[in-house]
Amino acid sequence: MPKPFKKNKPVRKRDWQPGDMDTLSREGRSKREGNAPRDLREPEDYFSDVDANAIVVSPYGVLAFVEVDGEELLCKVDDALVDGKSSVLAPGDAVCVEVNDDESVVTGVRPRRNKLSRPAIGKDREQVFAANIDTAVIVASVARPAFNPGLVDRYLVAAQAGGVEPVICLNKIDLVDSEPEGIEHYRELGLRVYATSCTSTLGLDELRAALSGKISVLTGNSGVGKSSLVNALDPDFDLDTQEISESTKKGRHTTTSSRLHTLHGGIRIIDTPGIRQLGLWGVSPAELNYFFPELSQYAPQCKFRDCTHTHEPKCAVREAVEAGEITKARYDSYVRIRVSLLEDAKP
Ligand SMILES: Nc1nc2c(ncn2[C@@H]2O[C@H](COP(=O)(O)OP(=O)(O)OP(=O)(O)O)[C@@H](O)[C@H]2O)c(=O)[nH]1
Ligand SMILES: [Mg+2]
Ligand SMILES: [Zn+2]
Repeated sequence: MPKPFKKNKPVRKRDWQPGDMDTLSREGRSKREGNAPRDLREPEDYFSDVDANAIVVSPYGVLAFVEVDGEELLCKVDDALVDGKSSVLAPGDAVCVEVNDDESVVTGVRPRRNKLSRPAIGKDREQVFAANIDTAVIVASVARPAFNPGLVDRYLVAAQAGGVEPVICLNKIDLVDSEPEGIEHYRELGLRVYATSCTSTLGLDELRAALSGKISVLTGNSGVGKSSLVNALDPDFDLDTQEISESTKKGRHTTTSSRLHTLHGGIRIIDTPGIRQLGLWGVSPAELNYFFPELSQYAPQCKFRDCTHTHEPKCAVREAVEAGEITKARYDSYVRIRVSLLEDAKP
């Protein structure tokens, strides 16, 4: 029997990269698509091998803001790319635009390299926040709203399920004297963690360097400071931001749609609206453990091949939790997310 790794041994960095995870998530999605209502079209119906001359900045109903030759243009989206009242486009999509003096038209969209998404309201279709991205920056605040590691774990699953490499941005670090407990563990898992403050500018140079020359997406709950980070990374920006509510201690959902911003220093960032509850698209309860690299490496040693790591005897994952090889917090996140996926699957 292979020996479990030593306590605190970092999980290899490449475990967080796209690749294997993408294959898994594709399987997950196809299962889901198999159950989808018949009137839904398959992704192949929309995506094709067109020559792209533009990138989507922000979809806008049946229209879309796109960037062509460094200029932003509002275009009509061809009916073939429209599903109901909105187009299938997402910020970051590589598109073919027919530029005309009167009305420019998006005529085609290339298949996506990866994406960050969730189930749309109604659950049987996907809402894509961002496509073709190099890094998903999971923004969490250390206070106001309070740090919530369970949420970070959920966003980590969403990023991996979409095939995007995640990093963590621990914002509002000016509000505390030290990093919240448990953060070090993410570093030990091989994740990059940037501690930042938009008010004191601490950590911003490091974040700028990490995002330079890339397309990233900022994701995280409302009020954690995603739009403030864009403004702080480039003083030319003045995106709307709002104080969190004094009564609920939560954000006020200030940003209402995803949009690609081009900042100084070759930084391209998609700012997204903070969401109340991040559903997970393309993740089945059975494959959830693959998105927890430190759990999944014990799974082959469980007595039962289909072990859910929740109650079964001779479960190597639970033994590793008891031995302190896997943190209780991460294991609890796994169990909680699993329960929510089972709930979501109910008709
Ligand atoms: N003290 C402190 N406050 C911050 C920091 N970053 C952002 N804030 C404040 O946090 C509040 C929310 O910031 P936003 O940038 O609107 O948050 P958001 O994540 O974009 O929120 P949504 O658009 O609703 O998803 C604002 O009052 C900001 O001034 C920080 O580093 N330190
Ligand atoms: Mg915002
Ligand atoms: Zn098990």
